[in-house]
Amino acid sequence: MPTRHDWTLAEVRALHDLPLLELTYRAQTVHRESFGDNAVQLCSLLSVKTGGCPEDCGYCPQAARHHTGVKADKLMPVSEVLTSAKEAKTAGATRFCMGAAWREVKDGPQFEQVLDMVRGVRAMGLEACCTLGMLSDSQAKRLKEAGLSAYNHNLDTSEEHYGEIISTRTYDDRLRTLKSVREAGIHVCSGGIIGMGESIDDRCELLITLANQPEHPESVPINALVPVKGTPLAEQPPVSSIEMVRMIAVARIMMPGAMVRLSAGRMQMNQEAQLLCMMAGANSLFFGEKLLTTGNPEYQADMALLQQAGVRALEPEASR
Ligand code: SAM
Ligand code: DTB
Ligand code: SF4
Repeated sequence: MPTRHDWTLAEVRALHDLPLLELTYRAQTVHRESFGDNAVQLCSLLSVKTGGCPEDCGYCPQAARHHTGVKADKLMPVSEVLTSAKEAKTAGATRFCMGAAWREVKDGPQFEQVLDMVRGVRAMGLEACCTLGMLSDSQAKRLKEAGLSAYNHNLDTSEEHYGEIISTRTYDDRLRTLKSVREAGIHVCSGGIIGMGESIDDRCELLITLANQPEHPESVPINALVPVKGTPLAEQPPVSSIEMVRMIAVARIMMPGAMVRLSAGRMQMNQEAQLLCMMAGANSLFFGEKLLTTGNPEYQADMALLQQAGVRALEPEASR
């Protein structure tokens, strides 16, 4: 499967709008060529620094200016983070993701603390991913030296729609950080959210921006908006599962080698819809009862779903 970096809106939109069974068939075909079977990577997510964020992302319960009831906490101690990582590993996770409600990383003791978290998580044999906001080149290099496997930094939506959702930073700021991450030799994790009032073309444009970079991101999280009371997007109509399936399928076809992650929004989906997402090429889930601040399906229910459907969880050595 040649890796393409020249997708156009017309062809991506045509893919997106295919009859659903044709689209999922094509996505599953691409998926099997890249991955062989339908194993799913289990990832664990921990908010290491919650709330009080100065940014104004319209979807986010952690922005200080939105009154959502999320209380602002200090950066968690390294030992507590590592205890949580150990539990995640015992429960079957092969990747541990740490999120901080920061606009950007500042050099100093807090960054050193995060570097210790990364070293500790890596020492357990888990992949370590962080999402800490904007980064400089030198900070990316230091994260790489600490062993960071991947950095999550979502473009969230199309460049055109971005300004409707966030005003405190630009799309170019986002792209600049992704470049620093890539140049430091860290895997890029970048995706977006659907259900924020964007058009279908906006969704296609987001995928085009991701895929037409010089290299595809190794990891593409697809989130459905979790509407949170107190945020400007609280009253958005819910995303239908079929729209999630379409987005995942198109991401899979455009970026055949990426891990496509069925991320936020599973609480609003039934088990069959989640399986359809896996048919369409999603090969990763966040498990555990909480994402960063919002709910996620029960661990037991997820395990039962995977078992019932005979979906294998990726073993540590097979993950990347
Ligand atoms: N502060 C850092 C940043 O924005 O890059 C890292 C943490 S931020 C919470 C990570 C990602 O979570 C965001 O880029 C967004 O895609 C996703 N997210 C936040 N709130 C969400 C919501 N209500 N529904 C779906 N995804 C959400
Ligand atoms: C991503 O794309 N989704 C995850 C992870 N990257 C960091 C976060 C989802 C957050 C959902 C809202 C919350 O729980 O606060
Ligand atoms: Fe802050 Fe990240 Fe939430 Fe935006 S998405 S308000 S930067 S925590």
